[in-house]
Amino acid sequence: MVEGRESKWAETGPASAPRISYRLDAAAALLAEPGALAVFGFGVPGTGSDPRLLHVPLEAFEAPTPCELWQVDGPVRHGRHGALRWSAGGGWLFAALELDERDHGGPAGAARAAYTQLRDFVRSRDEQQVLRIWNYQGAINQGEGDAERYKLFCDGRAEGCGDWFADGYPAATAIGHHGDPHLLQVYLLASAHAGTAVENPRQVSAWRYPRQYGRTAPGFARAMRLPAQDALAISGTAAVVGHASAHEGDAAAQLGEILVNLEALLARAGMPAGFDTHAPLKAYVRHATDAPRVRELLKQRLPGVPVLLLHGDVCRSELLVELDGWRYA
Ligand code: 3EB
Repeated sequence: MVEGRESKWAETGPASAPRISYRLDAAAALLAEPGALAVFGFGVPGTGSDPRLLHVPLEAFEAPTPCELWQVDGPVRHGRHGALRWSAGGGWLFAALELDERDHGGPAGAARAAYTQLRDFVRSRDEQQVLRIWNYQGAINQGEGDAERYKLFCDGRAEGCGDWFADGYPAATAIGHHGDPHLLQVYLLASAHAGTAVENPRQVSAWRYPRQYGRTAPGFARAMRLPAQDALAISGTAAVVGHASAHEGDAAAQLGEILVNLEALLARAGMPAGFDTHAPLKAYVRHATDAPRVRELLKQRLPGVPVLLLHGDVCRSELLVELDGWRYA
């Protein structure tokens, strides 16, 4: 028999998924809302010491730029554990870590340290099931071949994880930021209950990518059905078909391919087709000059859907745009 707070979810899982929204309110006001688990600012570094507030070093193409709010049912506790900050409530856990690569011998060492620290912390918690991870790395495409910084990140991530995800990978995003090039930022959502990983029938699973993409295949699932069953967390989705990059040099065509990938993923997950006004997405755009076209196409193809456009580099240098986000049942 499970004791304590887990017992009330033992049969059904947590009551409902975190509610994710983009809001134009000030971060401090959002942190004061009931059940505020995390608040994200984009671009400009902000102030404030609340561990639930994280500044993502990606510039938004929208002005004014909204914050992202994660809300759960019930009271939220928060704290710090070394360099790591966390919050928890309603059966959900948020944890975030920012490391300076120079303190860890470079990109691989920083990824190894980040994942080791996150793993050890999460394993000390009730909420041990990691569902979704975001990784933002500086200068992600710098370096050639196996020495490209993203590939070193993949090496270090796998080392730091050890057997953490032996039972299955969480959904994830890995994007290059244009802030302090030495900054590695990693944050995650975990639960007391396991989710259900979903793969994309149009794409080779990332952990089975062939050798040409690096020594260490990236460990992530294409999406994660949350244990509450009412939401799908969608990993960074690019114009990858099979394992190959499609439509090299053409952001608009890549976006079209991404939307086909997303529909295939929704169908495989048993979610309703399409996106709606409750499903916040992010579009990461490599070249600022592509942003107006991407915005226009998204307006046509996903009318009314909240999409935050961010300036970020996809982890393969030929890929110009990537989408991630949420779908609620
Ligand atoms: C791809 O499909 C694009 O390394 O965690 C997407 C999502 C990508 C997550 C990761 C990488 C990652 O391979 C790249």
